[in-house]
Amino acid sequence: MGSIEESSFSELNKDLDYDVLIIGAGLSGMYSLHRMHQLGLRTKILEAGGDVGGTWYWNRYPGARFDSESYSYNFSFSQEILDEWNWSEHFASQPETLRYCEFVCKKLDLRRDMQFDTRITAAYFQDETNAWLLKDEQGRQYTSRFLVTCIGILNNYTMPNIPGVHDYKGEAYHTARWPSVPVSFENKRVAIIGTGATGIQATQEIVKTAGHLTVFQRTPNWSLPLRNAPISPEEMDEIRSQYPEIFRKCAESYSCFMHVSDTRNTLEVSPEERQTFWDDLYEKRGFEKWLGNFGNINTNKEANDLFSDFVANKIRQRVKDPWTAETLIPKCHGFGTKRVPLESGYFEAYNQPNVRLIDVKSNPIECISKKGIRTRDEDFEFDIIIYATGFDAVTGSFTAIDFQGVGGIKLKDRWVEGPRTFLGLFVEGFPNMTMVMGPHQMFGNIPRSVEYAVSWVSRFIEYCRDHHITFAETTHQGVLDWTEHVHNCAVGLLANDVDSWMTGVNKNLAHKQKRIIARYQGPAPGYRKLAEDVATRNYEDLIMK
Ligand code: N01
Repeated sequence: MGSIEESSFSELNKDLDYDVLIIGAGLSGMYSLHRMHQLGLRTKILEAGGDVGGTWYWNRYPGARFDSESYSYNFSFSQEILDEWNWSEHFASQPETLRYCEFVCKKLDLRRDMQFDTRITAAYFQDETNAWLLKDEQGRQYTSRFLVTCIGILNNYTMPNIPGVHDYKGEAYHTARWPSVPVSFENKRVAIIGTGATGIQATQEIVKTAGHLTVFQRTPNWSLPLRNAPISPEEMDEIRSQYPEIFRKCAESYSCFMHVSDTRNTLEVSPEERQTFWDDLYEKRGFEKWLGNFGNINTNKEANDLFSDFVANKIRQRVKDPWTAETLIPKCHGFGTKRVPLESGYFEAYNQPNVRLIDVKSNPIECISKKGIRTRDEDFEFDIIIYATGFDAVTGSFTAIDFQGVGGIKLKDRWVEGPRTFLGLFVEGFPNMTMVMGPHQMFGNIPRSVEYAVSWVSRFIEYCRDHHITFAETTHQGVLDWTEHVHNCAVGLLANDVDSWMTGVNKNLAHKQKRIIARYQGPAPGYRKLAEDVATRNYEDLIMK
């Protein structure tokens, strides 16, 4: 039996299909659904994919795995799940992570309220009823009081804007839509376009079996060793006993990782001490090399140049052919100004005789032909072409759906000059809609940010339930102030001077050539403090009725 609050809230929503609709069954959607179940609300997840997992459902390309430590990436809210789930590697592979998602779903009995193969194409706020109306690809409709978007920041994948992409007659795959049946590279001539985190992971795996692999690189990346290793049962027990400490560290750190930056100024440390520090750091696991580094490599160009030079020398030591080594070293952006990919033998892959790097800056791709790829200097034939060409990130997940708010205002029009939000959770003119991992939110180590955002949204919906609130919207001033704050937090970070998905640029899309401030770049504890203040003030910053 539900409480008085639940039953009277549902009574207010009795003409609607649901109290809360959630779009997306990734980590955000799964945890949101669990919290809505705890609130006793009538809830449904609508998910485009055929099963749970979100990112981990779609991105099943060879070599896909965590770049965050497995045990800092999992949910922390359920002791039972923490007690029962064992990770087999420090950085889990995609199949293991997908199994984890399935395990969580079963444990929390989530599937009963999940509807798969349901791609939402439109979400319209209904002014007359203060409710949301969602439409899917098949024309079905769903109504609810609240809408929680859990659509991810890297979801809407993009094909390269190269002529002839659809003319190619061989096998072709985008990494974000990899088939669930195995793809064999045995004796095949394989091409991969793209050298971001995905292209790097795929390259180092595919090279193990491909007949020949050609990597088409437009921009090289500052990649560092992942240093993955198996986790023995004894080690897992040890990790389990450290979970409270791990989550405490993540909660206190700048971007929700286990790593804490060194507060010394790079330029005030002697060259010898710096070299020793960086040599030690290079041997460490995961993002420690980036996030445990001197903090001012992210803000000071001279400091950044020094560490970039250090990494460049590592690449030179690892890649035998000097032209290939130089081509793999970024020249136009500094270390960590784009999301740093982590690798396991990526650079050594180029020492294999069956691997070739093509620099498309000096030898541009002219077209994809029926049989392969034509560059200015050469015509290539391939059996398989892999597109690791990235995503229409952050706002792209939103523009893929026709969101319309009060009076039919379109979200894409509201964000034409870049996102404008309140706490990254609300948009002006879009009442009763909250975004988990919306723009202007803290991303960092995603599940840690997801857990906080879902917890905030759930407490907010609980408040609305208990106070019979059927309309909640951010104010114009709230959006102005938050957007200004987010922009102020971004000042001085070198990453904002570089084109990447993190600054909202996607060179394959004509409308996404201009940099924006897409994410919250202040410290995560600071973000949480401001969001908590709003909750403590009983959400009086919002218009509620
Ligand atoms: O995408 P990207 P990604 N012609 O945008 C190139 C997360 N992730 O899928 O840089 C030629 O980074 C493009 O070149 P350029 C992680 O947050 C997480 O690799 O635009 N090349 C670039 O090299 C990551 O940052 C994990 O010049 C073209 C590449 O394609 C994010 O996902 C694992 C091109 C795209 O790189 C996105 O990574 C993997 C064209 N027309 C990813 N168009 C884990 O930790 C694009 N490119 C689990």
